Order: sequence, then C-alpha cells, then structure tokens
Amino acid sequence: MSDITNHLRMDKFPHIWCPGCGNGIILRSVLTAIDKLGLDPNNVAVVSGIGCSSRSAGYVDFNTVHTTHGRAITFATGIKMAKPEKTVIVLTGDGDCSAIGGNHLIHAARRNIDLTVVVFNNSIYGMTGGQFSPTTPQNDIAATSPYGNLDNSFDLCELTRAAGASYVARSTTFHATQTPLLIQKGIENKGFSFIEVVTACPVYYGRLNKTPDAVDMLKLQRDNARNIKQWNMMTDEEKQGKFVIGELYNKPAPEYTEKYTQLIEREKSK
Ligand SMILES: Cc1ncc(C[n+]2csc(CCOP(=O)(O)OP(=O)(O)O)c2C)c(N)n1
Ligand code: SF4
Repeated sequence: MSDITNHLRMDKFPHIWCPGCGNGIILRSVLTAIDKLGLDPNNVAVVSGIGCSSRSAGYVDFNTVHTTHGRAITFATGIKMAKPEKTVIVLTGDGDCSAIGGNHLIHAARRNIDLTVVVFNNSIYGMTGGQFSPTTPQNDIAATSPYGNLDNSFDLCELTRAAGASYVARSTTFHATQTPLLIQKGIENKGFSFIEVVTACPVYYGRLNKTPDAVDMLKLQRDNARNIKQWNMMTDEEKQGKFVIGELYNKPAPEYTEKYTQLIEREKSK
C-alpha cells in the first residue's frame, strides 16, 4: 500500500476544519479506499458541493470539481455521462445532499447511475453556523431551532435504498477501520452507491446539544451504533436511540450509463 498523503494537495494545507471535526477521518477513509483499489488518479473524479465537508474536494489530487451548494450530484452525473469509464466520487454534507440537493440525490439513486456518494453526516449545517438540516434529530437544538427541532429527520440510507440505490452502507468516524472497506465496496459496485458516515461537528452541533467535547461525541457513536447482524436480532424497544451500521443493502442492478450506451448502439444499428 502506498502512502495516502500522495493523494493530498499539500499546498492547500492547512485545512479549514476545526479541532475535533470528524471530516479528516472520513477523507482519510476515502483515500484509503481509493488506494486499496489501486485506482489510477487520472481516472478518478471527485466532486463536491459547498460546506465544511465539501471542502474535501479541494484537498485531494484527482480530477476535482468544487461546485455549488446542493449540486454536486448533478455535476457528477454530467461527468459520468460524458466519461463513463471514470470512477466518480461525490463528497457531500447532509445539508448539501439532502436539503437543497435532496431532489438530485433521489433521482440519481432512482437511475442507479454509477456514482459513489459519501455523505459526511454531522446532523447540522456546519459551514454557515449551525442551522438544522434534514438529518438533525427531532427536538435537538440548532441555530434555527433554539427551542428544539420540530421536524422529523431523514434516514438517508433508507431514503436512498427506497429510491433505487444498489449499494447502501453506514459507518461512523469512530468506526474508522470499517469505513474504508464500505467505501471500497461502494466504488466497486457498478451502480449508485451511498455511504453515510456519521460524524461530529463539536463546534456547532456538539456545543448546542451539550456534547461540546469531540471525544465524547466519538464515544456516543461507539455506544449508539449497532452492527447490522446485531441490529437484526434486536427488538424495537432495544433499537430506541440506537442506529444501524455496516453494509445495509447490496444488490447489483442495471446501471444508467451502460443502458444509455446500449440504447445509442441499438439506435445506430437500425
Ligand atoms: C445556493 C446556496 N444556498 C446556501 C448557501 C449557503 N451554504 C453554504 S454551506 C451550507 C450548508 C452546509 O451544510 P452541510 O452540507 O451539511 O455541510 P457541513 O458544512 O455541515 O459540512 C449553506 C446553507 C450557498 N453557499 N449556496
Ligand atoms: S464547523 Fe463543524 S463541521 Fe465545520 S469544520 Fe468546524 S467542526 Fe467541522
């Protein structure tokens, strides 16, 4: 295995992330997965939107596009359609991909287009100062819900699975050794792969919700995550306050750019 720092643009450092932020752990997992697969960096495109998490695309030495807030998946779709041979990876935040970008997320999943989407789910808008996002748990505090969030939150894995993703997984920044393997399998899947990584924003989410310490936030991930095998044997009562991690769905299905190429070939041959 080579040194993954070879994939970093060191001239872009120091990074913008706060001490204790989980984003670096996730970026390392992405680079480890790419490295394990031995992908040629020239054949990898990394696309992001806007947010603390989305800043990742600027730090990695592949073909990269740091796009507009919420539109990472649309740019990635265009890249994949034009260059189906490329490995296209989207690095996005929960706000970026499921609020303003929620429409693009479900339709990319519905098409089963060959993208690997890694969402850095810190349950809040970090970059803009702690507004609630579609994954902020109900009753939690955010800058825009000082008396508690009224909204139900999205389970992003269930959402993308229902929309048509062929590979769905969840991990946390505490489970840092498991995450690269799940991303690796997502990249290998020929279709829409969605990997949610639960992460910590101690500065906004943590501070507003009585867990300002980054280590305490990691301990919560450790204590509340249950592996899929264990999860499947738990009662509904035991599942309260817990969440499932691991490979949640993996069922190959016809992929969009392949179907598109076949359609062109078929029409040309007429
Ligand atoms: C069209 C548009 N709307 C709003 C914004 C402001 N904005 C920038 S980042 C962001 C939220 C980021 O949250 P998330 O995607 O969860 O990423 P995080 O910063 O938490 O990693 C918002 C609302 C913007 N840049 N562009
Ligand atoms: S504001 Fe939160 S998400 Fe953004 S860099 Fe700081 S800790 Fe990370």
